[in-house]
Formats: sequence, structure tokens, C-alpha cells
Amino acid sequence: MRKALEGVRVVDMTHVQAGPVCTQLLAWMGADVIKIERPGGGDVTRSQLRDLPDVDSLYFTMLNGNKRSLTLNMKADEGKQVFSQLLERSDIVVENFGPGVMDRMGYTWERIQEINPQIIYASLKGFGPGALESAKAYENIAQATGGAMSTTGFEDGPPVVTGAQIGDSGNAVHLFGAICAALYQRTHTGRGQRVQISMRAGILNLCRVKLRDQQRLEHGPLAEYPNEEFGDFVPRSGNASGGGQPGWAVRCKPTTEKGANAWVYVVIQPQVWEPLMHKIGRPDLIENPDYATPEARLPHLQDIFDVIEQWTLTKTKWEAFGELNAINVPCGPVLSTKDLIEDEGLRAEGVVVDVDHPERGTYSTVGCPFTLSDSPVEIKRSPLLGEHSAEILEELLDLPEGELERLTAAGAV
Ligand code: CAO
Repeated sequence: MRKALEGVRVVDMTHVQAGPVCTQLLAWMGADVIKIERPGGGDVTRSQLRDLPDVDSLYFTMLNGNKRSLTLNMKADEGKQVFSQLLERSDIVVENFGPGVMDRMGYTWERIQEINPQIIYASLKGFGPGALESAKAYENIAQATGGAMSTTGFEDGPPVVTGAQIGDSGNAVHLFGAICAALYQRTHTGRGQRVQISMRAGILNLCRVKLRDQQRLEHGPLAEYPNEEFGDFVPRSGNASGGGQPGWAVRCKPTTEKGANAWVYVVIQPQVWEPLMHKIGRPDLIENPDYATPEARLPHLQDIFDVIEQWTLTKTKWEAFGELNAINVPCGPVLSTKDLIEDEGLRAEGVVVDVDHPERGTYSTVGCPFTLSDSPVEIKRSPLLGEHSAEILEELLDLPEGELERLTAAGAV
């Protein structure tokens, strides 16, 4: 076996971002992922946010690598017959349609189990049971309802969404883990099972520390937060670290005209207090009773980061990083998307990868963020719409002579 999931077949009913990122992970692990799309347009992201006319967008190509594409009209009887046969021959089916869509297609969990008791049926929705259950959801709705937005931003500003797509791509990773666990359990039980996740639950899992702080708040103000007043919920705390060690983003010397992203994030561990103060030219603060211990520093964190910033403003973010890292101060430059796409380290790591595409030429994508020593990942381009329809149907189904032509003529494929 050359890949972790070699021999596993996935019927991929996913669209937009959350589902496709999950099935792309399964494909990178070696599963045969058959992406089922509506004939004509396919996944809506193929034509959304296009940078080039009439070719699959980066939105689609960056989320659907290593898959095969089969067009199938799930509203036609012939399309459903083909789908049922695919379910019989597959290990996993994944979907992230709006609430009730799979049931309306005629594929309830009971029906899917009847067709193939060994299949793992994974679904991602916006919400679980409760007031929001019937609602559709996009990334920012999940961030709004899962605790991310209310805790992100500055105290005197509006709630803010994070750039990281924690609702979509974040939950894709949750779902990937859950599917792999179900697959492993099947090796013991021989049975498939239902795997479900709501985007809101996944966000809350990522906001776990904020619920920690909600409960700590009952016992008094959160001393490590920069906020001076507290209500009965966890406030937005700007760039405070949120962990046990104080941190903040401080400005650096700009290197471009606009000076964008000339920032470095600095964490003050107790063991680096002395060398850090020497480095920034403030040895007088080392023994000062207002600053000498972590507890004494808590009410003065903003002053301390202001002092550090006086020093970082004389350095570029990379100079500041180099000098602070050399004395073991945990820190990191704030890197822009341009910095990242040009980062040689990320390319060497296989995380930023160039792929050839027959219609759009070469594009850069984000590869697999983890490695398995026995399961190498080769990043391949996304499929064209219906590129593998004939190949998949001929390979997997016992189609009588002329059936493929009939299905195509009927608009089912
Ligand atoms: N053949 C025929 N019809 C098809 C089809 C196919 N191959 N694939 C999908 N369809 C149809 C479905 O049958 C459904 O039609 P009905 O509403 O008539 O039953 C429709 O296409 C898809 O419905 P939808 O509710 O999933 O799609 P939408 O564009 O209205 O909503 C979204 C999109 C993302 C809001 C919704 O799918 C959703 O809430 N998904 C769950 C949460 C989620 O994944 N959100 C993340 C999105 S990434 O930002």
C-alpha cells in the first residue's frame, strides 16, 4: 500500500468550500474521490470569483485537487439509479448541502444504509438541533453564531471575522478526522455509520478557550486581558495572546511605501524578560518593582509593549524577528499573503505548490499541511467538469451496450 487511504472510494457530493476541503484531504491520503456535480455548471465555485474568463476559478481549483469529476443529474431517475449503484460500490459518501436536500433527493440515512450497510455517510451543516437547525450557513454566519466574531477585534470596535476560514476549511478538518475514525471503527464492526458536524459546533471547539474564560469571569476580571472593564461575557481583546503568556503585535519599520503588515508579534515569557529589556535598551525596568515579576507586569502590559514598540519601530519585521529570536523571545513577523506565496520555506515544505492545468495554465495552491512518512502526497490539479464521467461509469458500473450514450442524451450525465 503506497497511500493511507488507497482502495477507499468516496462519493463526493460536496460543494463550495467546507465539503470540498474535506474530500480533498481524503484524496490526498489516496482515496478515489468521485466528485458528483450537476451537468452544465457543476460546483458553483467553478464560475465564482474568476480571475480568467471561462476557466475554472482558483476558488474551485484550489479546493478540488486529486479528485475525479462525474456529472450526474440527481433530479432525474436515471441519475439516481447511477448514484445508487455508486453507493453500493463505495466506502464513504460526503455532502454539505443545505438542510433536507439529501432527503429531498430520496437519500435519507435509512435509505443509504439499505443500499450499503457498510457505507459511512458524512454530512456537514450550519447547525445542529435547535433554533437555527433549518438555516443555511456560510463561513461568516458560522463565525457569528459560534463565538468567533464576538471575541475577535478590539473592544471599542465592531465584532470582526477572522481571515482564516475556520467555519469552512476548519470544519473540513474536523470532518476529515471524524470520517477516518469511522473508517477505522468499521474495520472492527464491519458496519458503516452516520457522521455529522455542524459548522457552529466546530467553531465553538476552536473557541474553547473563550468558554474557559467565560467561566473564569464568574470569579473576577480577566487580569491578562488588556480590557479595563468587564461585563458578563468575554470581551474582544485585540491582539492579546489569550494564553498564559502575554503577547501583542507591535509596529516595525515599514519596508514598502504603504508600510502594510510591518508588524511583529511578541510574547513575553518570564525567562526572557531580562534579555529582552537589555535588547531594547531598557535594563532599568528589569528590577523595577512595577515590572520585575509576571504578576507585577499584568496591569502594565500596554506600557511594556509600547516600550518594546519604540525599539521595533527602528527595525524591519524580519530584523526584529532575527534579533529577538536570537535571544529566545517567542515572536513572529506578520506575513502578508504576498510574503507567503513567495516564501521559499513554504515551497520547500510542499505547502505552496505549483500545479499545471489544461485550461488555466500553472497555478499555485496550498498543499497538504501534514506529512505521513508512509503515505506520500502528490498534489494534482482539479478535474474539468465531467472529465471522468465516461471513465467512471465504464469502470464501476455494469452498463449495457449504448447505456452511456442513452444517459447522456437523457441529460442524466
Ligand atoms: N443534480 C441535480 N440537482 C442538484 C445536484 C445535482 N447533481 N446537486 C445539487 N443539486 C440541487 C439540490 O437538489 C438542491 O435543490 P433543492 O433545494 O431543490 O432540493 C440544490 O441543488 C442545492 O441546495 P443547497 O441548499 O445546498 O444550495 P444553496 O446554493 O441554496 O445553498 C449553502 C448553499 C452552502 C448555503 C448550503 O448548501 C448550506 O447551507 N450548506 C451547509 C453548510 C455549508 O456547507 N456551508 C459552507 C459553504 S462554504 O462557504
